[in-house]
Amino acid sequence: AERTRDEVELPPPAIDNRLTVHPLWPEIDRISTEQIQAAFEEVGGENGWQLFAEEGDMRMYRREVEVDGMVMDPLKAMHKVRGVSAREMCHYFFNPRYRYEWETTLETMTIVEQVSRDALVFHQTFKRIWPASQRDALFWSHVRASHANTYAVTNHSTTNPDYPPNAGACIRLFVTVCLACRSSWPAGEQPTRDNITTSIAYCSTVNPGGWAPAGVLRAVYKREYPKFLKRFTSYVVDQCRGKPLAI
Ligand code: 18C
Repeated sequence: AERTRDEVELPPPAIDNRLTVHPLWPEIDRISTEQIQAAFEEVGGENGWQLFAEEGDMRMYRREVEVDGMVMDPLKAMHKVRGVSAREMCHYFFNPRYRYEWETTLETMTIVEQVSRDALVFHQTFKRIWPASQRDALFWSHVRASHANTYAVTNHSTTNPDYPPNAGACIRLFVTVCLACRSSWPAGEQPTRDNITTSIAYCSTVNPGGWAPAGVLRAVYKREYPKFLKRFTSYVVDQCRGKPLAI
């Protein structure tokens, strides 16, 4: 049967062989496994997570962390989305074809290396926030199937001699992000757009890489993370409308 472009590009259900022979593989495998496990851990008040945004099924928590006066607050967000699968959510988050359509902090995006179907290396520059210097990031991105009905994308900073840090006007920031998604539907039924629900856990830690005023940074954080998660999830729901469900 002829497959559509979308089906060919959906996250593969097993790790691509080209990735497992790449020099980055041991790091990608280790960090992805750790991040996916941490993503689904509960946020008990004991571990210092404080709720800072809540809207419908979305909850966002942060921990205040400063290292040498630089804000590196880890973020953890939970959300529930109806009518789309975990695999579809991760497809739209991973695939660069859609990124400018939902990512509002982006100025430029370059694919530095196409490792495999399920791993890419990106260079991105972000919109400048006054009065701080503009930031850029260089990171690998890996999508994988995990536990039952679970897919996840992990992004983590890396290096490349062709993209040295702090060479131009940008300060290099460091990022570890994981979007982990798990689908469920009523027992004994087949999954459909009408009965599927996907639980999302999004974790992010951004090291600004150089001085940025703490007040401005926390204000940006508070505004941009809820905006991102609401925009991204509704973007995926819109994109999937009328298309066959991909489990
Ligand atoms: O995960 C997300 N996107 C992925 C695909 O792009 C990928 C990206 C990770 C980079 C996140 C860092 C973004 C920094 C942006 C700074 C400029 C913002 C400008 C906004 C103005 C319109 O994983 C979704 C990411 C959602 C990002 C939310 C913003 C997080 C802010 C964290 C602080 C950043 C410190 C930068 C220093 C700024 C100086 C005040």
